[in-house]
Amino acid sequence: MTADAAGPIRTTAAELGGLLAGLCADHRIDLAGAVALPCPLPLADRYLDWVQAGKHAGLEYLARDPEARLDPTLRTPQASTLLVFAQGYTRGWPAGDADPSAGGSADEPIPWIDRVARYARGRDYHEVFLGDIKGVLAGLRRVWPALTAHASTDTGPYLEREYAWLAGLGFLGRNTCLIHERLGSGLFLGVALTDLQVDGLAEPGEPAVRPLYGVSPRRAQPPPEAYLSACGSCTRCIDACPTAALDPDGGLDARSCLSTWTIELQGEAPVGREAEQGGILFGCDICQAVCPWNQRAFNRPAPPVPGEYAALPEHGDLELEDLATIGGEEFRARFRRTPLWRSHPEGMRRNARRVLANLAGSPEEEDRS
Ligand code: B12
Ligand code: SF4
Ligand code: SF4
Repeated sequence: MTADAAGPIRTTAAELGGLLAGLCADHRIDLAGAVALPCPLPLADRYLDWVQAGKHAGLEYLARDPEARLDPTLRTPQASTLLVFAQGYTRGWPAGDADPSAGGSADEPIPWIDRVARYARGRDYHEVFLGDIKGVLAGLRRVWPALTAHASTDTGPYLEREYAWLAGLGFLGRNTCLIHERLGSGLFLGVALTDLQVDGLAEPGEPAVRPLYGVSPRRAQPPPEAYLSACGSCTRCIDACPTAALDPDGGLDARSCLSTWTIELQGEAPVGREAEQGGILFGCDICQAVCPWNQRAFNRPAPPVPGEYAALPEHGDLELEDLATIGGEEFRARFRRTPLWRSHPEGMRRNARRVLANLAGSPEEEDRS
């Protein structure tokens, strides 16, 4: 980020919100907000304790340089505002969803892609959503040519969910997800680190009550002050998690999460826990599928999500059995530009073999060759 010789770009929350409204609508972004930097993160201890307890499951990038992760201005002193965006990839989950949430059954075969988490059935959001965020930033640069902004989704050193809460995009659920009361949690999050100076944002460390732009409003009666969680006494996600990865006191142990086992992990999942994967092939949506906020979102009219996130038609050419033996070349040709790429061919073969064994009811007989 370079300093602007003409001095900082100053704007107001109202002006920025007006610009974002037009640009986000053009670029299929559902929610946008902003956080003034530097910003003390009220939930920083959750992150620090999580890493300290080893709950990051050996994903070392999450433990690296925690100070910089908690304060982006340490690496980029000129940064003064973090823009935060959300883009829908599904509008909630129907109750009784026959996807991975059902765990799979040998009697009722379903297409393998239905065993993949919703976010990963179509094109990769690291391309689609990032492209849309960059489109919004290009629009802002037409107004402020000297604007410096660095966009990322998922891969940057930011606690994206906490920033999204601080920017007023939604609340944080016991499943640890960012939930919007009307859109649910089927939302990707992304940020842009900028040198904008915005008057009228919430005080650093205080959550905004609502975003600067939203395709759908938050609660009809906004809370008097932004709240952290609207779960109430519900514990459905904790009760439904097949691996007990969610802590009743808040937080997720990534060592036990099926999303880690099926996407991030190289090698085998914990020995003796094979059956807990059920019929899940890649990623896991169970703790979101059971959430009442998502079931309500499913039944509520809302603009469609980008078509790129629908299951790709070419996925229909394959069967689960093909994935159990898929070679590196074919894996590359089919999945290079999809989220499934992250599992590597070895991981996909491992996952498919495990599902087949679980459906047959004999995980211990799984062939690991
Ligand atoms: C590492 C990671 C994972 C790991 C660990 C997940 C985890 N909960 O930490 C694994 C592989 C398990 C994973 C799984 C999934 N992930 Co992920 N993941 C990330 C990543 C890269 C970092 C998360 C992180 O920093 N974790 C550290 C912990 C401490 O932070 P946290 O979970 O965000 O929790 C914060 C708050 O939520 C809060 N908090 C935590 N627990 C609780 C509980 C309560 C009651 C309250 C009030 C607050 C609270 O405090 C924390 C500190 O700020 C982010 C992208 C990013 N850069 O942020 C994506 C991200 C969180 N993942 C995302 C998605 C979509 C998923 C999956 C749904 C994918 C799937 N279907 O399989 C699952 C969901 C599992 C789940 N319930 O979290 C989205 C979430 C979008 C959303 N609406 O929330 C993100 C933001 C990616 C993106 N850019 O869109 N993921
Ligand atoms: S994603 Fe699945 S395994 Fe992970 S916490 Fe949620 S329900 Fe449990
Ligand atoms: S299922 Fe219940 S406890 Fe879990 S996130 Fe949704 S409302 Fe909160």
